[in-house]
Amino acid sequence: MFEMMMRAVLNPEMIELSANPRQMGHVDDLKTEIREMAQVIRGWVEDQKFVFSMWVIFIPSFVREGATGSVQGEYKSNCQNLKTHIQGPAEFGRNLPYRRAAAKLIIESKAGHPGRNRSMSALAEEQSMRITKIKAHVGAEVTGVDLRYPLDDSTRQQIYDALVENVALVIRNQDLTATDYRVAMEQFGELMEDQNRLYLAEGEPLVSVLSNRLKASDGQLAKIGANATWHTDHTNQERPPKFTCLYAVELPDSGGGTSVCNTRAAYEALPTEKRAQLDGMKTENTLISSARFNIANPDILAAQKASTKPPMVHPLVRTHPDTGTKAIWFHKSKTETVTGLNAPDTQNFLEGLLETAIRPEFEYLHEWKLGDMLMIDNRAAMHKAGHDYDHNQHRHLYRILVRGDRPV
Ligand SMILES: O=C(O)CCC(=O)C(=O)O
Ligand SMILES: [Fe+2]
Repeated sequence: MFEMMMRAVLNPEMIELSANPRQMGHVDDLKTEIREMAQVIRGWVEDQKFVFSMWVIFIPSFVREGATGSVQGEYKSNCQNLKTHIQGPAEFGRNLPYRRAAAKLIIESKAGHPGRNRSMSALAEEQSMRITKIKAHVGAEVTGVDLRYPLDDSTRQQIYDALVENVALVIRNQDLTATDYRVAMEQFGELMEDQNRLYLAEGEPLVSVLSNRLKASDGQLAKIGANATWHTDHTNQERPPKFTCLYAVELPDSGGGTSVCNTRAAYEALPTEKRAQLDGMKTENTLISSARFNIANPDILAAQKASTKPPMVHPLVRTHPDTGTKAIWFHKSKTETVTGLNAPDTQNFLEGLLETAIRPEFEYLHEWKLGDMLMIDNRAAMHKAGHDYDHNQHRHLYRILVRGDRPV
């Protein structure tokens, strides 16, 4: 029912072992897990003539349902090669806010092995997730969750709901490989490929690399400045990503934050007539607007010129499928036209709209710390990359896109 990760630290007197159950289940599941844990320990200590006993006392709040009192058991074993095996799974353990239950394991030598007594305390720890709002209109922070392990349904739902409500969600203290990250994000929906196939994490084609060191195929630095204005992702596709997820791999000392704007709040704050005007507008989306050909990344320009696809038409104001609320939604660089305007006028119109609609109180600037994972609900948000950092330093993020529905 829930996994236990074990960490054992060996010292001459005490072996400490911590267990990290992912999902709290019924007390019977817990008993089973403890039994399995004891079996692992038995494996570590087999062959030497030790007896070990384990007392497990659960703090009642530890198990969400049905937990009262304590579980006790006694396990006997022969012991061998204690050290090697205990050092094996020693990876787990960061300082996350856990609720704890304690188990104590006492290993006593049988007659003939004087002086080899050990006591081992086992900590079974529940991850207790905490979600805290960052600003009234935008942003929330999640602590106490480790995305290397599967989320139970309730935790996943809480994360999803907080993301929809707050538009940007920062999940702190992660330690993810590209694979861990991809597996974690698959819990939030079908992942989609980045349409730029040039910059991908090794062996993980659904994880793309954002880095200020990337080169375009002409050998010049790829124009990362393109993300430095307000936009949402992949609007030229029929089903653009509902979530853009970013994870920091390497960061400059300062600057280079990612800003997220709640464009639902921005829309709602507009005067009625302005909202009515925008409501009827459509955007025609391509890889890059013809108004920007002269400043485009050469690979994107070449792809656009080679493309025979008609522009993808989307509403300028979209309705969130879960909440029914409306939000401003576009990618200026990818918008060839909005209804009734030519390409250059479209650029000016959208620039003007950003200036009117986006207000500081709707914006959250995420100042990256290593370990941060940022999720953006693109159905009610736009975002931009910070450019304000020392470009001799490496800014490297992994990006994952979770597919959305066709905007309506
Ligand atoms: O680099 C960033 O902070 C954000 C980049 C971006 O716009 C994106 O990944 O979609
Ligand atoms: Fe983006």
